Amino acid sequence: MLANDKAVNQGVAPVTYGDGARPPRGDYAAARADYTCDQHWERYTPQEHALYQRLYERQAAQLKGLACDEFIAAVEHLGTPQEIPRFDALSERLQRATGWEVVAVPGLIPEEAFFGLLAERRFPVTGWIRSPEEFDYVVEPDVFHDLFGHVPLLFNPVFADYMQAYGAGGLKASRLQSCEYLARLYWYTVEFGLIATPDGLRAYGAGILSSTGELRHSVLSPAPQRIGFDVERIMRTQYRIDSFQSTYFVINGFEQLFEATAPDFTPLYERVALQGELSADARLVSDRVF
Ligand code: HBI
Ligand code: FE
Repeated sequence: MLANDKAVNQGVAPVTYGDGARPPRGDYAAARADYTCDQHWERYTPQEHALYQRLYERQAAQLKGLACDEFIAAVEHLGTPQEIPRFDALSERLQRATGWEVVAVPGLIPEEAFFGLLAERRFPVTGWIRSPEEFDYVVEPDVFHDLFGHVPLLFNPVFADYMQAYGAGGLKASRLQSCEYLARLYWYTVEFGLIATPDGLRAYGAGILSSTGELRHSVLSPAPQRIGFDVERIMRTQYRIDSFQSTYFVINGFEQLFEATAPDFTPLYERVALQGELSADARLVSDRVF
Protein backbone atom coordinates (compact mmCIF):
# COMPACT_ATOMS: atom_id res chain seq x y z
CA MET A 1 0.00 0.00 0.00
CA LEU A 2 1.61 3.25 -1.05
CA ALA A 3 1.59 6.09 1.48
CA ASN A 4 -0.42 8.20 -0.90
CA ASP A 5 -3.23 5.67 -1.12
CA LYS A 6 -4.86 7.35 1.87
CA ALA A 7 -7.31 10.10 0.97
CA VAL A 8 -4.80 12.86 0.42
CA ASN A 9 -6.46 16.22 0.94
CA GLN A 10 -6.74 17.72 -2.52
CA GLY A 11 -6.43 21.28 -1.13
CA VAL A 12 -6.84 23.70 -3.98
CA ALA A 13 -5.40 27.15 -4.55
CA PRO A 14 -7.65 29.95 -3.22
CA VAL A 15 -9.10 32.53 -5.61
CA THR A 16 -9.39 36.21 -4.66
CA TYR A 17 -11.99 38.65 -5.98
CA GLY A 18 -11.64 42.00 -7.71
CA ASP A 19 -8.13 43.39 -7.67
CA GLY A 20 -6.93 40.41 -5.69
CA ALA A 21 -5.83 42.58 -2.79
CA ARG A 22 -8.35 40.90 -0.51
CA PRO A 23 -7.31 37.66 1.18
CA PRO A 24 -9.41 34.72 -0.01
CA ARG A 25 -12.33 33.82 2.27
CA GLY A 26 -13.31 30.22 2.80
CA ASP A 27 -11.57 26.94 3.53
CA TYR A 28 -10.01 26.03 0.18
CA ALA A 29 -7.84 23.36 1.79
CA ALA A 30 -10.99 21.32 2.40
CA ALA A 31 -12.07 21.50 -1.25
CA ARG A 32 -11.83 18.64 -3.71
CA ALA A 33 -10.03 18.88 -7.04
CA ASP A 34 -13.21 20.22 -8.72
CA TYR A 35 -13.37 22.92 -5.99
CA THR A 36 -16.51 21.44 -4.42
CA CYS A 37 -16.61 20.80 -0.67
CA ASP A 38 -19.15 19.74 1.97
CA GLN A 39 -21.71 22.24 3.27
CA HIS A 40 -21.36 21.13 6.93
CA TRP A 41 -24.87 22.42 7.66
CA GLU A 42 -24.53 21.39 11.30
CA ARG A 43 -21.73 23.98 11.75
CA TYR A 44 -23.99 27.01 11.15
CA THR A 45 -24.71 28.86 14.39
CA PRO A 46 -28.20 30.10 15.42
CA GLN A 47 -26.87 33.63 14.82
CA GLU A 48 -25.96 32.70 11.23
CA HIS A 49 -29.41 31.20 10.59
CA ALA A 50 -30.96 34.37 12.05
CA LEU A 51 -28.76 36.55 9.81
CA TYR A 52 -29.88 34.54 6.75
CA GLN A 53 -33.52 34.99 7.81
CA ARG A 54 -33.12 38.76 8.19
CA LEU A 55 -31.43 39.03 4.78
CA TYR A 56 -34.16 36.88 3.20
CA GLU A 57 -37.07 38.78 4.74
CA ARG A 58 -35.63 42.19 3.86
CA GLN A 59 -35.30 41.21 0.21
CA ALA A 60 -38.57 39.27 0.01
CA ALA A 61 -40.44 42.35 1.26
CA GLN A 62 -39.35 44.45 -1.72
CA LEU A 63 -39.69 42.02 -4.64
CA LYS A 64 -43.16 43.08 -5.80
CA GLY A 65 -42.99 45.51 -8.71
CA LEU A 66 -39.17 45.20 -8.89
CA ALA A 67 -38.30 41.50 -9.38
CA CYS A 68 -39.55 39.56 -12.40
CA ASP A 69 -42.57 37.29 -11.88
CA GLU A 70 -40.57 34.14 -12.64
CA PHE A 71 -38.25 34.91 -9.72
CA ILE A 72 -41.10 35.78 -7.32
CA ALA A 73 -42.84 32.52 -8.23
CA ALA A 74 -39.68 30.46 -7.69
CA VAL A 75 -38.16 31.95 -4.53
CA GLU A 76 -40.36 29.77 -2.29
CA HIS A 77 -38.50 26.71 -3.59
CA LEU A 78 -35.66 27.74 -1.26
CA GLY A 79 -37.80 26.48 1.62
CA THR A 80 -38.29 28.09 5.00
CA PRO A 81 -36.50 31.42 5.49
CA GLN A 82 -35.91 30.55 9.14
CA GLU A 83 -32.69 28.70 8.41
CA ILE A 84 -29.99 28.38 5.79
CA PRO A 85 -31.24 25.66 3.40
CA ARG A 86 -29.65 22.22 3.41
CA PHE A 87 -28.07 21.92 -0.05
CA ASP A 88 -28.88 18.20 -0.38
CA ALA A 89 -32.62 18.73 0.23
CA LEU A 90 -32.66 21.79 -2.05
CA SER A 91 -30.87 19.79 -4.78
CA GLU A 92 -33.53 17.07 -4.65
CA ARG A 93 -36.23 19.66 -5.43
CA LEU A 94 -34.10 21.38 -8.05
CA GLN A 95 -33.11 18.12 -9.74
CA ARG A 96 -36.78 17.24 -10.25
CA ALA A 97 -37.50 20.66 -11.75
CA THR A 98 -34.61 21.23 -14.17
CA GLY A 99 -31.91 18.61 -13.56
CA TRP A 100 -29.68 21.06 -11.67
CA GLU A 101 -28.14 20.55 -8.29
CA VAL A 102 -26.52 22.89 -5.76
CA VAL A 103 -22.96 22.06 -4.69
CA ALA A 104 -20.99 23.73 -1.89
CA VAL A 105 -17.75 25.55 -2.68
CA PRO A 106 -15.42 27.46 -0.32
CA GLY A 107 -15.94 30.72 -2.22
CA LEU A 108 -15.00 32.10 -5.64
CA ILE A 109 -13.40 29.47 -7.85
CA PRO A 110 -11.35 29.79 -11.04
CA GLU A 111 -13.35 30.36 -14.20
CA GLU A 112 -12.46 27.03 -15.76
CA ALA A 113 -13.76 25.15 -12.69
CA PHE A 114 -16.81 27.43 -12.57
CA PHE A 115 -17.72 26.86 -16.21
CA GLY A 116 -17.14 23.14 -15.76
CA LEU A 117 -19.65 22.91 -12.92
CA LEU A 118 -22.29 24.94 -14.80
CA ALA A 119 -21.82 22.72 -17.87
CA GLU A 120 -22.74 19.72 -15.65
CA ARG A 121 -25.79 21.53 -14.21
CA ARG A 122 -24.06 21.85 -10.85
CA PHE A 123 -24.40 25.36 -9.39
CA PRO A 124 -21.59 26.32 -6.97
CA VAL A 125 -22.91 27.90 -3.76
CA THR A 126 -20.52 29.44 -1.24
CA GLY A 127 -20.90 27.74 2.15
CA TRP A 128 -20.10 30.66 4.47
CA ILE A 129 -22.41 33.59 5.29
CA ARG A 130 -21.35 37.23 5.63
CA SER A 131 -20.62 38.77 9.05
CA PRO A 132 -23.28 40.97 10.72
CA GLU A 133 -21.11 44.00 9.90
CA GLU A 134 -21.49 43.13 6.20
CA PHE A 135 -25.29 42.96 6.43
CA ASP A 136 -25.78 45.65 3.78
CA TYR A 137 -22.89 44.76 1.50
CA VAL A 138 -20.34 41.99 1.10
CA VAL A 139 -17.71 42.10 -1.65
CA GLU A 140 -17.50 38.36 -2.27
CA PRO A 141 -20.57 36.23 -3.01
CA ASP A 142 -21.73 34.52 0.21
CA VAL A 143 -24.35 31.81 0.75
CA PHE A 144 -27.17 34.38 0.75
CA HIS A 145 -26.17 35.95 -2.57
CA ASP A 146 -25.76 32.55 -4.22
CA LEU A 147 -28.91 30.96 -2.81
CA PHE A 148 -31.35 33.88 -2.84
CA GLY A 149 -29.89 35.55 -5.93
CA HIS A 150 -29.07 32.65 -8.19
CA VAL A 151 -30.96 29.48 -7.24
CA PRO A 152 -34.65 30.44 -7.73
CA LEU A 153 -34.27 31.04 -11.47
CA LEU A 154 -32.53 27.67 -11.85
CA PHE A 155 -36.05 26.30 -11.30
CA ASN A 156 -37.07 28.03 -14.55
CA PRO A 157 -36.45 25.58 -17.43
CA VAL A 158 -35.43 28.16 -20.07
CA PHE A 159 -33.11 30.05 -17.75
CA ALA A 160 -31.69 26.74 -16.47
CA ASP A 161 -30.87 25.72 -20.04
CA TYR A 162 -29.18 29.09 -20.63
CA MET A 163 -26.97 28.59 -17.58
CA GLN A 164 -25.88 25.16 -18.77
CA ALA A 165 -25.21 26.43 -22.32
CA TYR A 166 -23.27 29.34 -20.82
CA GLY A 167 -21.08 26.90 -18.87
CA ALA A 168 -20.44 24.77 -21.95
CA GLY A 169 -19.60 27.92 -23.95
CA GLY A 170 -17.28 29.00 -21.17
CA LEU A 171 -15.27 25.81 -21.39
CA LYS A 172 -14.68 26.55 -25.08
CA ALA A 173 -13.88 30.22 -24.33
CA SER A 174 -11.21 29.31 -21.82
CA ARG A 175 -9.36 27.60 -24.62
CA LEU A 176 -9.83 30.77 -26.71
CA GLN A 177 -8.62 33.03 -23.86
CA SER A 178 -11.97 34.87 -24.06
CA CYS A 179 -13.05 34.40 -20.46
CA GLU A 180 -13.22 38.18 -19.95
CA TYR A 181 -15.85 38.49 -22.69
CA LEU A 182 -17.90 35.67 -21.15
CA ALA A 183 -17.44 37.15 -17.68
CA ARG A 184 -19.00 40.38 -19.01
CA LEU A 185 -21.90 38.42 -20.52
CA TYR A 186 -22.43 36.70 -17.14
CA TRP A 187 -22.16 39.97 -15.29
CA TYR A 188 -24.66 41.89 -17.43
CA THR A 189 -27.22 39.06 -17.56
CA VAL A 190 -27.01 36.49 -14.74
CA GLU A 191 -25.75 39.02 -12.18
CA PHE A 192 -27.23 42.39 -13.23
CA GLY A 193 -29.77 41.70 -15.96
CA LEU A 194 -33.14 43.42 -16.42
CA ILE A 195 -36.11 42.03 -18.36
CA ALA A 196 -38.85 43.99 -20.17
CA THR A 197 -42.42 43.06 -19.17
CA PRO A 198 -45.85 44.54 -20.08
CA ASP A 199 -45.78 46.23 -16.64
CA GLY A 200 -42.31 47.74 -17.17
CA LEU A 201 -38.72 46.70 -16.49
CA ARG A 202 -38.05 44.08 -13.81
CA ALA A 203 -34.83 42.59 -12.34
CA TYR A 204 -33.73 38.99 -12.92
CA GLY A 205 -29.98 39.36 -12.13
CA ALA A 206 -28.80 37.72 -8.91
CA GLY A 207 -26.53 40.62 -7.95
CA ILE A 208 -29.55 42.95 -8.08
CA LEU A 209 -32.05 40.59 -6.41
CA SER A 210 -29.76 39.91 -3.45
CA SER A 211 -28.84 43.59 -2.93
CA THR A 212 -30.92 45.77 -0.64
CA GLY A 213 -30.16 49.01 -2.47
CA GLU A 214 -29.59 47.98 -6.04
CA LEU A 215 -33.00 46.33 -6.54
CA ARG A 216 -34.77 49.72 -6.47
CA HIS A 217 -31.86 51.56 -8.10
CA SER A 218 -31.69 49.25 -11.14
CA VAL A 219 -35.42 49.46 -11.90
CA LEU A 220 -36.39 52.96 -10.74
CA SER A 221 -33.38 55.30 -10.59
CA PRO A 222 -32.94 57.83 -13.45
CA ALA A 223 -29.15 57.70 -12.94
CA PRO A 224 -28.13 54.53 -14.81
CA GLN A 225 -28.70 53.91 -18.50
CA ARG A 226 -30.73 50.87 -19.58
CA ILE A 227 -30.07 49.56 -23.10
CA GLY A 228 -31.35 46.67 -25.18
CA PHE A 229 -29.55 43.31 -24.89
CA ASP A 230 -26.81 42.99 -27.51
CA VAL A 231 -24.17 40.30 -26.95
CA GLU A 232 -21.39 42.09 -28.81
CA ARG A 233 -22.09 45.37 -27.00
CA ILE A 234 -22.09 43.53 -23.68
CA MET A 235 -18.82 41.72 -24.39
CA ARG A 236 -17.15 45.05 -25.13
CA THR A 237 -18.40 46.74 -21.93
CA GLN A 238 -16.36 46.81 -18.74
CA TYR A 239 -18.14 46.50 -15.39
CA ARG A 240 -17.55 47.66 -11.83
CA ILE A 241 -17.66 45.11 -9.01
CA ASP A 242 -17.94 47.47 -6.03
CA SER A 243 -20.64 50.01 -6.92
CA PHE A 244 -24.11 50.10 -8.44
CA GLN A 245 -24.01 49.57 -12.19
CA SER A 246 -24.11 52.61 -14.49
CA THR A 247 -25.42 50.48 -17.37
CA TYR A 248 -28.04 47.71 -17.31
CA PHE A 249 -28.92 45.55 -20.32
CA VAL A 250 -32.54 44.60 -20.94
CA ILE A 251 -33.72 41.29 -22.45
CA ASN A 252 -37.23 40.73 -23.75
CA GLY A 253 -37.38 37.14 -22.46
CA PHE A 254 -35.21 34.26 -21.22
CA GLU A 255 -35.49 32.64 -24.66
CA GLN A 256 -33.48 35.59 -26.01
CA LEU A 257 -30.68 34.68 -23.58
CA PHE A 258 -30.71 31.02 -24.53
CA GLU A 259 -30.76 31.82 -28.27
CA ALA A 260 -27.78 34.17 -27.80
CA THR A 261 -25.65 31.24 -26.66
CA ALA A 262 -26.60 29.08 -29.66
CA PRO A 263 -24.04 30.29 -32.22
CA ASP A 264 -20.34 29.52 -31.98
CA PHE A 265 -18.79 32.51 -30.20
CA THR A 266 -15.43 32.37 -31.98
CA PRO A 267 -16.24 34.89 -34.77
CA LEU A 268 -17.99 37.07 -32.18
CA TYR A 269 -14.88 37.15 -30.00
CA GLU A 270 -12.82 38.23 -33.02
CA ARG A 271 -15.22 41.11 -33.80
CA VAL A 272 -15.26 42.18 -30.14
CA ALA A 273 -11.47 42.14 -29.98
CA LEU A 274 -11.28 44.33 -33.12
CA GLN A 275 -13.82 46.89 -31.88
CA GLY A 276 -12.06 47.55 -28.56
CA GLU A 277 -13.62 47.80 -25.14
CA LEU A 278 -16.02 50.36 -23.69
CA SER A 279 -16.20 51.92 -20.22
CA ALA A 280 -19.12 50.91 -18.01
CA ASP A 281 -20.92 54.22 -18.68
CA ALA A 282 -20.15 54.49 -22.44
CA ARG A 283 -23.01 55.54 -24.74
CA LEU A 284 -23.23 54.52 -28.41
CA VAL A 285 -25.62 55.98 -30.99
CA SER A 286 -26.49 52.38 -31.88
CA ASP A 287 -27.72 51.68 -28.32
CA ARG A 288 -31.45 50.91 -27.98
CA VAL A 289 -32.16 53.05 -24.91
CA PHE A 290 -35.08 52.26 -22.56
N1 HBI B 1 -16.92 31.31 -8.50
N2 HBI B 1 -18.01 30.39 -6.66
C1 HBI B 1 -18.03 31.19 -7.74
N3 HBI B 1 -19.16 31.87 -8.03
C2 HBI B 1 -19.22 32.69 -9.11
O1 HBI B 1 -20.27 33.31 -9.39
C3 HBI B 1 -18.08 32.84 -9.94
C4 HBI B 1 -16.93 32.12 -9.60
N4 HBI B 1 -15.82 32.25 -10.36
C5 HBI B 1 -15.77 33.07 -11.55
C6 HBI B 1 -17.02 33.81 -11.79
N5 HBI B 1 -18.11 33.66 -11.04
C7 HBI B 1 -17.13 34.81 -12.91
O2 HBI B 1 -15.86 35.27 -13.30
C8 HBI B 1 -17.84 34.23 -14.12
O3 HBI B 1 -18.10 35.27 -15.01
C9 HBI B 1 -17.02 33.21 -14.79
FE1 FE C 1 -23.32 35.68 -8.32
